Amino acid sequence: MNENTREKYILLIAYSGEEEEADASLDELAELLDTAGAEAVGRMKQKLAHPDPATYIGSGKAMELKISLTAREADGIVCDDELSPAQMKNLSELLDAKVIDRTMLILDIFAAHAHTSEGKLQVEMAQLKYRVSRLTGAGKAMSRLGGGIGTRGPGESKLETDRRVIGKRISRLGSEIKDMQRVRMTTRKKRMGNLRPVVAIVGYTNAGKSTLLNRLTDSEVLSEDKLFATLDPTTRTCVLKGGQEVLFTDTVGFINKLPHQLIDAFRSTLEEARYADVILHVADASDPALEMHMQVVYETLRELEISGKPIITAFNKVDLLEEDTRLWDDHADESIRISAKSGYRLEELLECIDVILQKNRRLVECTISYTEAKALAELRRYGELLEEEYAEDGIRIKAYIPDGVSIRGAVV
Ligand SMILES: Nc1nc2c(ncn2[C@@H]2O[C@H](COP(=O)(O)OP(=O)(O)OP(=O)(O)O)[C@@H](O)[C@H]2O)c(=O)[nH]1
Ligand SMILES: [Mg+2]
Repeated sequence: MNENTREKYILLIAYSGEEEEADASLDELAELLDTAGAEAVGRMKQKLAHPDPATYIGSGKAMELKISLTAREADGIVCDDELSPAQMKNLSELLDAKVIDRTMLILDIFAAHAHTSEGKLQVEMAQLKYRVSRLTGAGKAMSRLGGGIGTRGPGESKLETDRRVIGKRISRLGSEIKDMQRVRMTTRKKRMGNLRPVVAIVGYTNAGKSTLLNRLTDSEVLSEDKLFATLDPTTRTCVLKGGQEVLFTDTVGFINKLPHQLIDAFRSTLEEARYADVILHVADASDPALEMHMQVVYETLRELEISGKPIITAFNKVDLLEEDTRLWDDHADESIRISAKSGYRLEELLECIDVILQKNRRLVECTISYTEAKALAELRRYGELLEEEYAEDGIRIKAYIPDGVSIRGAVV
């Protein structure tokens, strides 16, 4: 986008904790704003035990903010927290400028980045849910300034229609998303029947998940130095040293204060991780906010009710670190330092995955009837065939297979 046409915003936060944390949160907000195609031209912080229920910040601070807006020729403000409808209305009237919050900004980025029809429906659903509670709260500043952040997606005209119509649209979207979910379930079942283990790559946005998937599976999923480059889950195959095929699924990244509307809407895509055999948690070890990011990842996994899976944490981007930095994740079964970009220690990562998968498989001894002999080929690809003996009643085998699956054609 042309620099001159980029919208300009002042970032705003009311915080009660440490100032450094507030600064880090605003740094991330500035990145989100940049990803959305606009620019941060200033920051304002206020330490408050609780945000003001009417105006988020105190009225004196709001006046100061109004002066700043004029001085910097800014289009509006972006607030680091989700504002209540009343706060949004009052602030936009007080400042006579556009008022955006973190949730709107993230929804806007998702709207711009959604490519598949399912992704688009999910984003529209989240946006409508957010907007339906704010039908009367947008204020004149919002309707006056057409275009820009907060107006992409379902479109402003829909805002003027009444709640009932939006409610109907939400339930229609809901059933369309359910239909797509059903298709995904069928694909997943087929995959499970295939005996191929699934590794779900999860992590904070921009940690390097897609870069890692590309490296491991020789593919070209979009990876960018942007937040939320990936929205739609992508699955690719990788062959381990022993010949076993493993599926890697790249998922949407997590972020601090991820809007709950989005978690709800993306629950079905994120659920890919729930059916995985191993969670591969990618963390950007070069980010100063590493600890907080890892915490957010575990909180989000909890919210999605994904638990009881073996976890490998890959501390990525170690090419940007001093050699002796200690990296460890207590939540994980294994921690490993890697660089997805340079390929550093990716062999070890695959070995680590292999070892964990071995633990999750069981030894079977059975006889496969000759009519189902093709199950043998599947076994060779997706499990590990240790012995085979051709007998009268069928093929006697001894093999390792992933937990929770059975062998087709097994007669004993
Ligand atoms: N220096 C360095 N940069 C890396 C490494 N891995 C990834 N990156 C960079 O980090 C940025 C983000 O990478 P992505 O793979 O898009 O990250 P992601 O986790 O898929 O991000 P989202 O899809 O946006 O959630 C890109 O600019 C990559 O080139 C690494 O090992 N070292
Ligand atoms: Mg990605």
